[in-house]
Amino acid sequence: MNEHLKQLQTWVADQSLDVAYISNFTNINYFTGFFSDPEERITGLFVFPDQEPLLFVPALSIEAVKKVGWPYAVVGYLDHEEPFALIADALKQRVASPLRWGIEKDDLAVFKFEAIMRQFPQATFPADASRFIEAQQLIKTPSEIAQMEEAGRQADRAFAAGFKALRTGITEQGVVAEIEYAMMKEGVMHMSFDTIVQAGEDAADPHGGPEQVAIKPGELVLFDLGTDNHGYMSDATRTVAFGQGVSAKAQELHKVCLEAQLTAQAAVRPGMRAAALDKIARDIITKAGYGEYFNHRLGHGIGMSTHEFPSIMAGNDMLLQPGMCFSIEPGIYVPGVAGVRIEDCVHVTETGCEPFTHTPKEYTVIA
Ligand SMILES: [Mn+2]
Repeated sequence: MNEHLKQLQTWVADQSLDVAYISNFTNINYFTGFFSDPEERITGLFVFPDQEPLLFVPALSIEAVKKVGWPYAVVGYLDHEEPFALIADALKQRVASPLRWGIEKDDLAVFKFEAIMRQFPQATFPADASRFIEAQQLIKTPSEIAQMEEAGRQADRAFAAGFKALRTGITEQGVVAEIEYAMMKEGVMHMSFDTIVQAGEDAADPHGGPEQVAIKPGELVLFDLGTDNHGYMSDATRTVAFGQGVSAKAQELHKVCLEAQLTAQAAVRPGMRAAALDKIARDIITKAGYGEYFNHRLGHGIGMSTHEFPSIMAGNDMLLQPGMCFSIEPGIYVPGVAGVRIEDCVHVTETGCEPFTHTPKEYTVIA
């Protein structure tokens, strides 16, 4: 049994549960190596304290489950069948009366919860698997870090494709298309999120997206992108100048943001509080007079999802530990002027941290 699944089974036993139902498809991948977004269909991993786990999937996925080498039972259902009746049958073959359930309270939809209640009216739900899994996923194993390093190398190549695509007349969305085309051609199956390319004042909206507008010489261009490497994500941001003529003000934003990013990345140590790292970057930006324009946390955890724990922000007293993976992404967004964000995701080591992406962060002019 793989380490992740073994830890989950230990938790099920420690919590004196009869069964844990893992419903989130990203987490099912984490425990089984089988990835599938079932959309409206039902997928579930059922873990018992002292028996082999059971994977329940739509019948059309059974071959895919076998192909990834899942060594335990897999039960499928056809579209016209009632999945929770079949789940109940399969569970009752293993546990006469599963009363104490662990469920993912962050994920389990109400209709699935109600279906369990119909099958098992005596069930209780004393344990939240979401909290256990998020704690478990905080620390990545060396093999997970190796997967994320590969995702980082892909992101570096995506930046190269994006910078190469910059030319007079191309739109933000046109650059996105060039980046994603290059990545798909080299075998990346998915980006980890919709690629963001924003130029000039557009980049001052950190939650905006690319538009069908031409990028003009003299604008800063923000690229925020990442890839999904077999379930492990990359996420990185660079802001570069397109041609000459970037205003002194916009260049200053880049200088301040870069100093904040480099200083914070160099300051990472195991044992440091997450909040302290946020403060290091924020103090630099505040001292330069742009504190109010840095309107989000410094970073977020990353792994099989692009946003997980730890949150690098004020108020988070969590101590950084080797194996934690998170972004360091200060941003300064001045409406009407420009937006700058510079981001590397890193993993904490015994002595500091190592970034997953290596594209230069210094102010760069793409002619
Ligand atoms: Mn990010």
